[in-house]
Amino acid sequence: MKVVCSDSHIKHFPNGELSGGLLVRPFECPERWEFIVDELRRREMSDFIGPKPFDQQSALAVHSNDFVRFLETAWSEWELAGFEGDAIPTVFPARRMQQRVPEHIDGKLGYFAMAIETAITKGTWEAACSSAACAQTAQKLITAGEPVAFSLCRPPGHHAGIDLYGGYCFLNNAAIAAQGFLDDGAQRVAVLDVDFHHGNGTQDIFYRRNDVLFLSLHGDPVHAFPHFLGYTDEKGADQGRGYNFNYPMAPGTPYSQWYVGLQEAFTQIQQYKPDAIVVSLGVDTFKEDPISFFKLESEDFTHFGAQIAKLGLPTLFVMEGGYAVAQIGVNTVNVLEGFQKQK
Ligand code: Q9C
Ligand code: ZN
Repeated sequence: MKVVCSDSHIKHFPNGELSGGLLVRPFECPERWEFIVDELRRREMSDFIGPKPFDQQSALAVHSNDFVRFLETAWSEWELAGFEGDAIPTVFPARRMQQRVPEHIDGKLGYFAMAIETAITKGTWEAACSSAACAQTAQKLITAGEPVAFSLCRPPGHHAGIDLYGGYCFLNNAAIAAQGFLDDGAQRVAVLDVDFHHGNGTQDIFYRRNDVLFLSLHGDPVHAFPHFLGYTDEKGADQGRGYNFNYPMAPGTPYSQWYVGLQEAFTQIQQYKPDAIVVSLGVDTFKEDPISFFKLESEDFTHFGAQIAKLGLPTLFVMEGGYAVAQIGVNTVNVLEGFQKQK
């Protein structure tokens, strides 16, 4: 299988993440990428490719221009303000306050953030662009006839909305790839998000559109991040009404139960008849994930990969979350191997 990845991911590694009132080592760490690459090498099933240069135009088709400019300049504005630590927002345009972009970087950070565990550092923009470039390059390979590809994106993307970052995400890699398929001639694309967390960013981007079907299986936002989106009554709006499906699930959900949601999502995908599918692949559904509450076993990931293959669609796997670092390689590559062996 073709795997698109870049060393530049290493440029993004903040000093800390605010978790439980402590500044801890970020769960979203560079070793995640390394464990996946090591496991891909070990199983000798991949053909590694570097990304083509990032095409910013396609990012601007899913993100607002002021948001992209903000991400690009946030670190230099932070330094210019004389701050020394990583850039973290402290104030937000909450209810009944003005929804305007202020001039000071403190205000801008709060305006564009949807969560504050995600710090911006000197190399964040470069890493985010290279991550999105991996998704774009993999999409182009599939458009050119490759049946399947894996873009090993880091940082991840599915929490990044039209003009929002957070949840470890800056640019929405899966959405950029889905848009790329459409720009290259596809009529309809499905994005299936199986990360433990709701793909609020991807939902936001395509909520009013019917050319992208979005489906997400995730921890019930009543209990799980991102808390403020991912409920079943979010069905899409305007032209997009009926093209958004959420499957929130309870703490302790095992694969047998998760699979019921997957089957429902598959029914929708088959009805929609997409030209390609983008799988937002998070493996934080694993039973030992330190920040999540599903109970999937390593073997379940293999079974899941085979089910995706049975859809018979051109398939782009885009890496999202997964924080049980020592097992992230096995779990991720199990999905890809399950897919490959089913073919
Ligand atoms: N106490 C992705 O998996 N913090 N992002 C959760 C739990 C944020 C996850 C706090 C989790 C973001 C791509
Ligand atoms: Zn996640």
